[in-house]
Amino acid sequence: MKMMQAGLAMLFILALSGTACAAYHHMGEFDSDSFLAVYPEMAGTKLDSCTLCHSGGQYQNAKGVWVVLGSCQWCHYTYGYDASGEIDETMNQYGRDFRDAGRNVGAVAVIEQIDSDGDGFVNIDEIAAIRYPGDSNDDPTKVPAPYRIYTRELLETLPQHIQFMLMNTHKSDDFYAEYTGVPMETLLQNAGILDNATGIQVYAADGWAQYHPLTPDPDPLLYHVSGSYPPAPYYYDAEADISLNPLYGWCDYSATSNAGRAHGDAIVNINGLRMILAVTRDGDYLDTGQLGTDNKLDGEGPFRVVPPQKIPGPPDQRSTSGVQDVIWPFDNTADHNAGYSSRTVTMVKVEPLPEGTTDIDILEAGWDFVDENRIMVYGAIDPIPNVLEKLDELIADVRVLEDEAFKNEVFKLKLEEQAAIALKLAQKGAYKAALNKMSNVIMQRMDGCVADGSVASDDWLTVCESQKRLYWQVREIAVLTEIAASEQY
Ligand SMILES: [Ca+2]
Ligand SMILES: [Ca+2]
Ligand SMILES: [Ca+2]
Repeated sequence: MKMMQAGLAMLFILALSGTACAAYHHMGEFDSDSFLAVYPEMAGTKLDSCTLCHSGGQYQNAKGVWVVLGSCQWCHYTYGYDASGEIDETMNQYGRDFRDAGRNVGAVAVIEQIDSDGDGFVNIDEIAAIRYPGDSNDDPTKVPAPYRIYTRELLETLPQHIQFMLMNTHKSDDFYAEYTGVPMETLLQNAGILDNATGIQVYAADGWAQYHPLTPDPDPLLYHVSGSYPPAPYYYDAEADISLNPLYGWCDYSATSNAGRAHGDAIVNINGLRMILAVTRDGDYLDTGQLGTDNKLDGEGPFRVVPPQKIPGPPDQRSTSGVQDVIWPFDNTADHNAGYSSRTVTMVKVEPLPEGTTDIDILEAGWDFVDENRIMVYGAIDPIPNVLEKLDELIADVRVLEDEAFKNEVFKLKLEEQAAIALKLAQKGAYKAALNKMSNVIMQRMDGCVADGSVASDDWLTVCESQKRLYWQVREIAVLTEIAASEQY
């Protein structure tokens, strides 16, 4: 926890945005290589990211509100690319233990039997279960959070929003474009966002994460999800126009949606400017993102989170340009919204994670999702679609179990029957009753092996291997059902 002046934080971000944490295996970063040398099978999992060794954090903004940031933003915030901050502030205890043990391949093995985060599970057990060894809120008993997968086709069936807007960058070309997509607010409602949700963490395929609060925040770094952004006028100048001034122009006005507009015109968007999950730009699907040989992300598709400017202003000259005696020179305090616009987004995490749940494995929604034009929304959303699906799977799994796994075949039918009743109750919206059926009936008949290592006298299943497997399967469904049950009253 660290308090920091918002103004100071702004300086860091302005100086640093665009590179570094954007791809977590950035240049000069060898620590993740040490980890992967010891655990090659963890490549692409959620442990193969900044969050393994670095924690998120929070700071108090100018209005006294605590703002929570994910590990990448927090690293920018407290440490910075100029290394002026305290690196210790950005590390979790696993990261510190790794550093103290020598910060090399050997160190990874040396700290295996330590419980770095003090949650009762040693590091090696957490890593084997793909749980964070440096985060005490994550441990092997946690189940993956509720999730929904959207294909591009499905997104296109939701209410669409079209907006013409400025994308203002620090040091790249600025541009005006017309983005079309689904307002983030609409997408979250479709996923059944829970009442206690506070914000979203957006993940790109290269591991970059960006936090957005649900409601407007006075902090200039935070672009909100809900509601609209202020309307903006159109800023045009021949000096800025790259096509007319290829030497030191900085704004690309070439998109057809610029046609017929003049400097000073009001930009009119039906339903205003919003944070959208963009699917098209000027009528074409977004260029699919891919990692270049320098490990930098090229392209922005299939989906980009596009926040408009909070404080409308003109496109300003690149920070890196030597020609600043221009109509709109680089302005440190300008709203550079493009830097907060996540490209090639594959996951939207709705915070906070519900009780008993943990992060989805990044491996499940990584580059495959980019290739298949899919995105996953997970976290504080309605768990019931997952509950119904998993109960169906459970019933199917019980059906294919050999009779020998049960005390006698009657109990196989009984288990199938009880699971079917739980499914019916959940379908009817009787979540508490469904939960009761799972916890107090079904799990009681398959808990001996997990509790004591051997089959109990009242267990229906008599083979430990299948008993344990079904127990954890039912327990996962129970944890998810509990989320819906606790929302009901
Ligand atoms: Ca631990
Ligand atoms: Ca942990
Ligand atoms: Ca600019």
